[in-house]
Amino acid sequence: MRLSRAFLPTLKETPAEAQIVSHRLMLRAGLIRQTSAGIYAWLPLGLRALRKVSEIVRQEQDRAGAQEILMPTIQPAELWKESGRYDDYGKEMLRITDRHDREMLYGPTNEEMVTDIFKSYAKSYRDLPRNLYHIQWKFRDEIRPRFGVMRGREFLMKDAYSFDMDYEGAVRSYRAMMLAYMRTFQRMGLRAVPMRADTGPIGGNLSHEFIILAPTGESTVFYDAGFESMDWSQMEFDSSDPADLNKFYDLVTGLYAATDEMHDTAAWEKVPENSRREGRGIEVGHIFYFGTKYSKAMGLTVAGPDGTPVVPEMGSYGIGVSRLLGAIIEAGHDENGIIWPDAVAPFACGILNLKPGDAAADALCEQLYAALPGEAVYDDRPERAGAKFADADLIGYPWQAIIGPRGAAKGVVELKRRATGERLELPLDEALAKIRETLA
Ligand code: P5A
Repeated sequence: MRLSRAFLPTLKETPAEAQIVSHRLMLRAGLIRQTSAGIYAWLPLGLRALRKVSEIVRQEQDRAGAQEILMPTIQPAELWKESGRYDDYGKEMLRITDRHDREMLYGPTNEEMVTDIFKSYAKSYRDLPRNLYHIQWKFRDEIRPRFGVMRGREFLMKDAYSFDMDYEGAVRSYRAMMLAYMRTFQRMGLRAVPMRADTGPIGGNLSHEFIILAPTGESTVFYDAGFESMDWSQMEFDSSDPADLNKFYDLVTGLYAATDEMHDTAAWEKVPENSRREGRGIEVGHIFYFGTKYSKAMGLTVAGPDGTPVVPEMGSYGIGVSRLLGAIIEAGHDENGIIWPDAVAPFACGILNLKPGDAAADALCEQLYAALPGEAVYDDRPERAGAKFADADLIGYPWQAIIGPRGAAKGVVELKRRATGERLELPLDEALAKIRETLA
């Protein structure tokens, strides 16, 4: 991407409507553009980051044995009448009438639809266990959409749905998803604490929210101080062995943590008083075990090994994919702009030509640009250096390759690491090797 021809608009002014830093930076760096309250268009930089986040989510769902499908955004009201949620969901659901006066809705979640699809094919115990997921836009007509993509009305969610023969199977599926979530957030450079949570309109009696501790978070949370000293980056959450699964599960849920609604339980009493912490957090994921709530209501049964009908046990598992962009920026920024983790940065490197028109500088920039296909933005604009530095810091490329006439004459690139501010003067091939080390 050559900046002189790219659509990568940045704003100098801080937009007045944005109250939290991630929202301000997403607008200023040109990631998103609001089109209605709580509804956003994704601009090139934002879309690239959103895709990288989605891809990590996808890889970890696949690794955990879930299979990707894609269900539509528009659903028929009948499905929700079958489950009994059509009236319960209230004003948050965007209801639509088509030209034949049929009641439709823009899906806020897909428990009903996936149960209905699965029901058409699953006949016997051999068809279970299964876990189906999709990454699809949802609509919830939130009363107070705010903080940009954090609480949008239209937002991107990964939602997975598990079907098991019995309670033990459902718990295994739940634990496998929990570990997949730990890996997913870890790969994005986030520390997400699993906290016991209320199940709300999804229902059921076992549920965890995944919380990124942040002062700007919307959820009030209670947790054992032990969570603060755990070294998440060193933990390995990868196993398909059920024994390991239970061990890992005990590890991640070993310390007590809960959302506002749930902390007032006997377990909180067990946390020593000097270890009790109250804080705020961003909910980036939420998992539920709800048994036969939907399978029963919607008539899903399969034949067990002896032929008797069995109503499958279900769970659902959500990740706020678009919200994650906000959470990642809340967790990684400074006064100059975004500091992306390598794994989700929209581009790995910004190449800053300090003197376009200088033959040596132009040639070195072109060489570096050609060597990083798809991962570099080349700032070839006839702008002053200060403006280029400011934009590069704002957009937050993990690497900046700064090239001016003096260095270029010696074949040297000044490499700046955005996260640490560290600067290195390196010959082109060594600079390239450094950048490539951090590419996924
Ligand atoms: C689980 C998957 C569900 O909907 N059904 C399918 C279950 N859970 S949830 O907690 O209601 O949502 C899952 C995650 O979606 C994100 N999220 C939002 N993101 C942005 N704007 C919103 N208005 C919004 N609402 C929910 C959260 O990350 C949540 O954990």
